[in-house]
Amino acid sequence: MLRLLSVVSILALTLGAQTQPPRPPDAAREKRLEWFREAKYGLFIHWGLYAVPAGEWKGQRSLGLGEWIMNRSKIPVAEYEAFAKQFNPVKFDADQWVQLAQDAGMKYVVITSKHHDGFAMFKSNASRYNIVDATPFKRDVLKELADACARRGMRLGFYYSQSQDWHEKDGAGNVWDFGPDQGADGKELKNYDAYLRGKAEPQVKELLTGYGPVALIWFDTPRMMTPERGQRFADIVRSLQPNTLIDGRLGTEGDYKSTGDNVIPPEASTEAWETPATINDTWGFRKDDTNWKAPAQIAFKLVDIVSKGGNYLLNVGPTAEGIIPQPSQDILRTVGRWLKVNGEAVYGAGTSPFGDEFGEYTARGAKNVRGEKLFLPQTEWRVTSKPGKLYFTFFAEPRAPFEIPAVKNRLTRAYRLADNAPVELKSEKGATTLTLERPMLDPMATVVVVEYEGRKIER
Ligand code: FHN
Repeated sequence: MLRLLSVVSILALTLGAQTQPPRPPDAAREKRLEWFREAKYGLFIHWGLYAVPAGEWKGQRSLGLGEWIMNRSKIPVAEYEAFAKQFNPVKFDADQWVQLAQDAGMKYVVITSKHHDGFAMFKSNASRYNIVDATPFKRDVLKELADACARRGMRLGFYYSQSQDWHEKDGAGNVWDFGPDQGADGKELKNYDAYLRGKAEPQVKELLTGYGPVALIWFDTPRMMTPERGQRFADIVRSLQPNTLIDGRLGTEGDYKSTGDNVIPPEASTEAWETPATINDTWGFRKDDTNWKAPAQIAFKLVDIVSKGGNYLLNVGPTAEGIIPQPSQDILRTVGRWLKVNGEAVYGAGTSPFGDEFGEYTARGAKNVRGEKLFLPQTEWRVTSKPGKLYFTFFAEPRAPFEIPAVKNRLTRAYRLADNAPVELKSEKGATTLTLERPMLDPMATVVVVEYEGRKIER
């Protein structure tokens, strides 16, 4: 069943980073993006009232994503509101969460400030349906997290569901209490702008004024977001914090592209982009979702994404007590230990100058679950780059000798990144090969640095 969840989330939004033509260069945007392009790896946190039911409603398993339980089980607003009275995450410790992100080697944190259920995880004057005014906990967890991030030098961004708000009669999405958002002719049936102006816009202002520097605002599911409405949010962000990034799901142009959930594009792109992804199958905590990805899978996805020019925003779903599930913590820390010795191949690294290693489209015409031409990925090795250096990350032991794709530059030296041990680099009859010691140093992923003359690879 839980496998279905990934399909649901993939179908929920597909903004293929690779399908749109590149945008004209914009110096201000490039400046804002500098840290983002360097960072590569961030922690996504989906935390809200949905952690209380944790995937179960009235004794029944409620299928779907944890944070969608109100929608999937058609829970009336009045009944869902009762979860607020039970939300008392006494084990929440902001410093521990930031420490986890740091141990994991992540360079930014993005937390749900308000998801589609409409509940604000911060003190809000725009709506009393918030963690301080409506729960026994009464603490502003975003403030605590912002302070912990500031203390520890971690960038913090806020997810904000600008369009869907199932708590409000005029927000998008709650068709079970308030009827459809639009008629068959597309005519809007709710006073959507009243909701935007009365709650969403003021709350985004609160986030940008009460929590110090905000690295980015992560808008989502832009239903009924006309360019004009999207622009109102963009103006709020730009006027209050000009350095704050806007993701790719506002409904008007953001600073970077967001792919569909868990979607890694088949090709590299020079435009900034990010894949939001789950560590199991859901975003918000559900007690039955134990389908954890292995650390090796996470390490592969991270390097795969970096080799294509993107960022990896990997999610955890804390419990209603305020605990990040132990398996998530263990997986993140395992990858973090790998990054401690191999991070040079990831942070600030550029794309692969090759691309054949990504895989290829099927020649037989099959489609993927999104109805696009099926791409058959290869997962054995990836290449990331810096001026004068190529980083070959091997996820499977290469049969020696491993042939490096042809380049015009002279390759001068090869060594393992983890321990600087030399790796045999041989040029013979026009082919250059690497011979790795076997077994591979780190079976999860072994990085070999190949140095070359010049700053850029010529092919
Ligand atoms: O509907 C949401 C979902 O709950 C989750 O927040 C993801 C994260 O990218 N975004 C939407 C679906 O794409």
